[in-house]
Amino acid sequence: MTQTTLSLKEAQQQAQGLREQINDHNYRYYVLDDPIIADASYDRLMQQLKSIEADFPELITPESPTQRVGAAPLKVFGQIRHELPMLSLDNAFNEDDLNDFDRRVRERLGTDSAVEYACEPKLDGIAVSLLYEKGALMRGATRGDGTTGEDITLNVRTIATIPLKLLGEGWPDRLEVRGEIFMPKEGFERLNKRAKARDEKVFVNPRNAAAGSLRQLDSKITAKRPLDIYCYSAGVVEGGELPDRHADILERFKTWGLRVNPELRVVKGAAACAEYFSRMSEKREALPYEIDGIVYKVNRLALQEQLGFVARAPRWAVAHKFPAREEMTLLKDVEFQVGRTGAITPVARLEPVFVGGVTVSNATLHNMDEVARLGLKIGDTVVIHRAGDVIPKVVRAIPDRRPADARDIELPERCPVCHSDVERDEDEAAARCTGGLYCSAQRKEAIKHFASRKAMDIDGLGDKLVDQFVEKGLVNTVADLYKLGAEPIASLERMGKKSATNLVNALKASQKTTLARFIYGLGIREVGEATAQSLVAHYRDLEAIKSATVEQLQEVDDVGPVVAAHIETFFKQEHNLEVMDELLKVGVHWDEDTGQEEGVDQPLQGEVWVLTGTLHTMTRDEGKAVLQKVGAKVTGSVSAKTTALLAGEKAGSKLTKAQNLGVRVVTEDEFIVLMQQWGV
Ligand code: 9MJ
Repeated sequence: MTQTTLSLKEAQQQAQGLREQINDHNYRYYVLDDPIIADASYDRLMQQLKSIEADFPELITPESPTQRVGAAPLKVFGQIRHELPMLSLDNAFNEDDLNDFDRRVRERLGTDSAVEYACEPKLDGIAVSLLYEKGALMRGATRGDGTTGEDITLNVRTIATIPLKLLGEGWPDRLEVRGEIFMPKEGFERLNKRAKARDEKVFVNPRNAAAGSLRQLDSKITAKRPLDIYCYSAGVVEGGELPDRHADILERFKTWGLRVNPELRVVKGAAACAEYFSRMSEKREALPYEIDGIVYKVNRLALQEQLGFVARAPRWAVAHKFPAREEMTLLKDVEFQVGRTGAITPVARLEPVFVGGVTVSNATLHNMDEVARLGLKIGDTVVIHRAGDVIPKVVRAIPDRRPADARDIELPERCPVCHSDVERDEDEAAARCTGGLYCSAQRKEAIKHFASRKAMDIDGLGDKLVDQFVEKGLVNTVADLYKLGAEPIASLERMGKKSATNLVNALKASQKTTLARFIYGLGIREVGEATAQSLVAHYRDLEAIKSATVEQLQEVDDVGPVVAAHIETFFKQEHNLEVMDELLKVGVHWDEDTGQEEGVDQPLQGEVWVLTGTLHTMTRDEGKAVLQKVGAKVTGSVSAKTTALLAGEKAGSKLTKAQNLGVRVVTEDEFIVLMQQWGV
């Protein structure tokens, strides 16, 4: 923690301000179930207060929010005083904090050797205490403020996975089991879907849904909610004994029918904890429940006792939080971007904010329906969500923080780039610029799409370069790309002779292509990679596709009336035909008989393959490209038509289906051998 330069008086004022804010947020979170700040912002307020109190211990009061675990329990439930306080955990926000924790543990224990830690996912749910007497569930309570919680016995008894009577034998006469009640992601989605259909209030996240469900005064409602529990420690133990290591206690719990998180691992030392953390970060999205970090606990109970507690948390455990996935920031402006097909997309310009591990300054708002659904105005404080690799999303605005001069967001009547009229179809969410290829934004996007990896795969032709080509008038259509010499390219920003020559070579290399890549690269509305392949599989040559009628086109796999109409319209437009002719003239070519790349054998001609699971030596896209090159059609789902399934690690339902249907299953190792045989 950094040394403060505050005077005592300043520190007192700041601490007071922070306490008022935190108390207010606690009330909103715990009592009203209606938080107005992101969890991470709350954590930061708490950290600031803790830091001031660490520098000025004389300012700590028993009422300070740092001195208790949560907010006051609701009055309507009976109150239960915990026989042993239910502590919360201190937080670590990065690897340095984790190393500091480990160092403090070792210093206190007076050891240089690596300490044994139990690592477990930190569930984002409601901490509860379950009291078993002679194996029978007698009482369930929330943690409340750590000293006093709410009596939720009736509600807890409705949760199917909580045993009313412990199984097996050997349990202590009195045993308090502690754990986290949570709502699995799938149940949460289902619950919200139902609430939406009935026009009822939806829950913001699974944690709130779990809290709301557990707080029902009518336990019949709780009984209908998909709640579950993972148990993670013992409280009171009388008339019996438990093992002397945390992980062994949890193993014992399992034999008594108590649910324990299957991800628990025992490791040695901080580096192994960090490794577990990074492994679980990757696994997080795939878990069926929400977690917000990892808890490391000193495994041996004797050492836990030696380490003891500080005010509200044990010294033997720490919660290592994942970077927050939700943060608040300011919506500074909304601009409108024009896409390849003219679709006009509102884009939020944000005060940069660190969320989900990256700094976010823009987020797509998709379309005006979405803007209306969110009820956004420029000047609003908004919550940004970014999970995993998913693009950041504006999830809601905070009405309480709306300034008086907040402005409405209006769809422009003219294209912001070419000033053509903007159209909005009745049945379509998107608004479109009517400028077509007259609009330089649409031209730029069309060229970027043509050059992209899954289309002509022109190495080194990045977005910035395309922008310059169009702005300088060097390239008007995709065919112009192939007429560029190295010299004009070399004169552009951030380009030199060498990179210009490389680009010219890459352009040349891209001329040898497949018909499917070519069709996809044309950027016909709603014709993605798979549709382009289906068209080629059906017609085999460009002339046949060009002259197909809407009715005929619908005979092709995954082509419906809308896509067929887009295809026909595209091939009816004179300038599109001209560009295609030009492309062929400047040297773009493929094998006329097969539509595939020339000079490549096609041993898998007529076969249908599916890929699933994780591959280690290549990405799934690379595997797919290999299969297409040798003539196979690659589809997304296994059926009786499937020739073979390439199954990587952790293949799931597709593998089962293939096995049931007797479809050939190829492992990654076998695939590598096959690739050598195919000469790719
Ligand atoms: C959660 N929330 O998953 C603890 N927790 O241990 C786990 N919480 C905890 N352990 C002692 N896995 C106090 C809180």
